[in-house]
Amino acid sequence: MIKGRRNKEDEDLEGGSVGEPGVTELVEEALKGKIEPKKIIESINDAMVTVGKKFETGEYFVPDMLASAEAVSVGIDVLEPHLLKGGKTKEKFVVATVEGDIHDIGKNIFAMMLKGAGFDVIDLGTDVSADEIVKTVKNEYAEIIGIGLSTLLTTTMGNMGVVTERLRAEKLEKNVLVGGVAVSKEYADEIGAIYCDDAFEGVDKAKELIKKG
Ligand code: B12
Repeated sequence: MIKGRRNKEDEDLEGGSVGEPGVTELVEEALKGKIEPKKIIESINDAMVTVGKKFETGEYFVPDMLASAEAVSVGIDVLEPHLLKGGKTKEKFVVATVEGDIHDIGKNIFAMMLKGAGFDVIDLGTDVSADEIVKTVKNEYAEIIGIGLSTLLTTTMGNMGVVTERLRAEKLEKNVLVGGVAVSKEYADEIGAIYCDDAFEGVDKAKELIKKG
């Protein structure tokens, strides 16, 4: 992932490594070796932290981050059937990356796992305005059990608060789960949202919402 190689045919960012296992082969091998999907997602996170550090130090540029992100998406496709465990709930869950942010890998993992747990997921995508989120919640109010917001940028974290504020103002209160590297438990508490460290915790919390009714 760090080298941005989707499969063994790919070159790395410096032009070598052809023939060595890429993300597809490595994820397949991990699954065959009975490594838990949770562990694999943790290593995806670790790899992307390394990519982020390389970006911070000027070793990587945006196209390099993009190459790694593409490699991750391919890995997640391989992982997907193993994350979809099946379930019976039909409650709706709205997910979105907030306005100003186009990072979607974490949001997609969460959405995919929710679907796997049986939720009916309305994925609004990335760079989603508070207006659009509020409109969706208004239209589907009765069926919606929760909303999941993601952001990885400190500059857009405040847009999560804009969403919770707007929902309160319009009397459309629903449980809002928030996640992504930019977000902290303190901030979640401040805006009246539920903090999730990762997508697994998010799905557990979504299931708890059903139990609470
Ligand atoms: C890949 C990447 C990109 C790709 C994104 C591709 C894509 N399709 O997503 C591209 C190249 C487009 C990109 C662009 C930019 N990026 Co960028 N990017 C990253 C990188 C390297 C990895 C992110 C990632 O996918 N991680 C893996 C996933 C699985 O992790 P995750 O999203 O955190 O999700 C997990 C949990 O947090 C949780 N989760 C996430 N959301 C939610 C939501 C809910 C409800 C729940 C329950 C759980 C949950 O579940 C996931 C798994 O368990 C990070 C570095 C990092 N450490 O995060 C920088 C990083 C986020 N990017 C950064 C920056 C600065 C940018 C740019 C501004 C760069 C630029 N100058 O243009 C632009 C922003 C463009 C924009 N307007 O959004 C900074 C942000 C700094 C900050 N503090 O704000 C980082 C931290 C890099 C760095 N160290 O400087 N980026």
